Amino acid sequence: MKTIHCAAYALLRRHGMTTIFGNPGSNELPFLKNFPDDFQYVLGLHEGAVVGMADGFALASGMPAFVNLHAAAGTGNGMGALTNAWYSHSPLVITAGQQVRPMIGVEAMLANVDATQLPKPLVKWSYEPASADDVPRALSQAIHCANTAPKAPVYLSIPYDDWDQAAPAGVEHLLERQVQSAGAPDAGQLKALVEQLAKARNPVLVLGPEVDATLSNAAAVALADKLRAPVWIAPSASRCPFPTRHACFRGVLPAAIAGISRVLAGHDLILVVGAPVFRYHQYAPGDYLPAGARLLHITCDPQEAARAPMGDALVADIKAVLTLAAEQVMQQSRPYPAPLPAPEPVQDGARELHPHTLFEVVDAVAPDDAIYVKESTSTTSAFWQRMNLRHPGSYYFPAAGGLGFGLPAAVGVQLAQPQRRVIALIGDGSANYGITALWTAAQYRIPVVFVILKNGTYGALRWFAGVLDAEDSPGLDVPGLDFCALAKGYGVNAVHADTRKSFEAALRAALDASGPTLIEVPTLTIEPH
Ligand code: TZD
Ligand code: CA
Repeated sequence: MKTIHCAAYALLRRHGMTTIFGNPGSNELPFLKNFPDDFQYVLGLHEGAVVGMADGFALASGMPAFVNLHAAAGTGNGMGALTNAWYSHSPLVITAGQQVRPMIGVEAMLANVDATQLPKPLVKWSYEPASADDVPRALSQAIHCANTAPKAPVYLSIPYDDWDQAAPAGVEHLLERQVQSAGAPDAGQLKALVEQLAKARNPVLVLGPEVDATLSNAAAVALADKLRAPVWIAPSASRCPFPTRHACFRGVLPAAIAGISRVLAGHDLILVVGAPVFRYHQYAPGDYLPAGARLLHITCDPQEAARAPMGDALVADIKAVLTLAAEQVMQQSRPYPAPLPAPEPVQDGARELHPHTLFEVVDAVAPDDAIYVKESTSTTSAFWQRMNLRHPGSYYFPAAGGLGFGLPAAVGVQLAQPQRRVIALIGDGSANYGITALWTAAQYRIPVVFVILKNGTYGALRWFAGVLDAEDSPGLDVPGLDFCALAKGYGVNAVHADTRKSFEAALRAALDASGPTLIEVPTLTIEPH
């Protein structure tokens, strides 16, 4: 380890971070030169796509992902995608090249002025090492910081004249460091929780994305089976923490204060695990809790615990709490919740599929363990009704609703999970924010199946326009887009399918292919709820 360049790559290698998502500029070239053979550079053509791919990769691998952006302009382009990474607790180690140290002060071209300020408030830590000697330690801090609960993106700005400097003495200690968390509840806390669950007359579980992120899905099922309690997914779901065909599964809670209290009315104990309390969206004021209900919140995020407007919180390791509670709580004898009603039959258009039909075909044709990356905002409830998701890590949706996640994240998820098939279900509005990820999928032969639901409009905004009495707003339609032509332009095979039969055939062919395919499907506009 003669140079800081060598030390940085050794450190990344030691943490298994040998995939680098990036888009380079001159400030970054001294870092990228002598690129080691055991590393892979995944080029994205726009930084929104770069951060989206890295986000998908981090979420689906459970590991920190390394990102290299070009100074201020590159960082700025990545910021929209960072909103999602922040709310999904995604451990992204984002680096950006800085001008050489002697030219930052004069604000030479590409000097990232006030670099550490730029990515805030969407990073947990932002830093520019005060000397070249501090670069390896700062990189080590960035990795540990991003990857320690609550996980989150971090940002490092690194002057490009640092890379060729000699590595400082003692740098080898960094390669041996481990940082662990130990957040199991103590005996008293666990006893209190188990007692409350046991004595509740009508408890309900509300599970969030961190249950899936910590692979606690089976523990959640064990607890639900013991309690025979209904299970809701926390509002604004970005992952699927619970099997959608389990007898306890109810669906996703509405994202409104009054709506949640209405749906949970009658429960005396609401146990929320691995989600904020709550991630509301549309404003429907009312009581935060149904009458007579108590709320207990288990989270790994102290900020989430602190900002909740109601209930008691325990900041703890989610897997430990769920596993211990499932072990210790008494088996209840009450019946399982009543079966959910079958979804209503739907009618397709002559040359347009109803989204329910589309999801039904996908559910029937795709492998059991397919992974869905979804960004079609008007079809949320249709998706949850129709899809049988049974494995951990089967569903990703932008955690802050920032569009431009779906298409790139699908590429990152597929890179992280090569043995599973990734199907991206993307709206014709959403697709445009991250469209350049098609190029990465084509060039690296990443076999994602991109299904574009083309209804010609920002469907969810049409619904919102009704809610907000703003139906005459301009800018809500997106006619005239040809996604087959766009896909071909980026090097991805594409096919248009406008009947159930042709869609099914196209999907089967896409799943058999070794490279990516885009299927453009005209769809009817439906309401998200
Ligand atoms: N810009 C960004 C970056 N994120 C956003 N969430 C929006 C704009 C606003 N927005 C929504 O919240 S939903 C939506 C927009 C533009 C419509 C998405 O249209 P779609 O899906 O075609 O992808 P549906 O199924 O037609 O709603
Ligand atoms: Ca649309």
